[in-house]
Amino acid sequence: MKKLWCSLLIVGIVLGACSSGEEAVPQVEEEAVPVSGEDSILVQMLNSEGKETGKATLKETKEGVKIHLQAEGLEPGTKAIHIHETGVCEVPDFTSAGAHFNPGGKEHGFQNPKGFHAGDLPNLEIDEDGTVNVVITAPNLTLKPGEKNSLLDEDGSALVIHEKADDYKTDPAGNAGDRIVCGVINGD
Ligand SMILES: [Cu+2]
Ligand SMILES: [Zn+2]
Repeated sequence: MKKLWCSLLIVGIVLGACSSGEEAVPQVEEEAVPVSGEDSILVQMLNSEGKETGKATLKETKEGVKIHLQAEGLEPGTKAIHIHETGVCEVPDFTSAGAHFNPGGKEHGFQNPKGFHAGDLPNLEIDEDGTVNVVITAPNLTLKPGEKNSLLDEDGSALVIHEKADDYKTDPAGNAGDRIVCGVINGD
């Protein structure tokens, strides 16, 4: 019996070592400490009528890209947010932003064995008063032009909020429903 436990322990260690080589998952920070500095990028968030409903500030840090999102006038509840592949936000449906940012050719979702897209982000919690103020740190993204997971590629990218929560597993978009808010990330 001792031998069995011993071999299980070894298997566990080996599996743990392998999975630690996977890409780090973006996380919501406990506190929304604003990001700033001259190298930060300002993103204007538009609703489906083309009106500004918030802003996001993005900054490259040693932990990854920090995304500070502040928005208002949203329906309370849990909503998906992703980086989409094209930096074009045409009202009202924002299909112009294309699919999820996916330079690695993965499937959608943190719980998908073939996942996840580089543009997948953890769900937002919109407060009762329709606001959100959150910092997401994405260790798998960069703002450095020319790198594989750079948000500042030729056509830029877009930060998109959806009407529903991301289920973290349904390919290609997490069953998150319509796109309700969109912001162009292009470094201008
Ligand atoms: Cu999306
Ligand atoms: Zn995705």
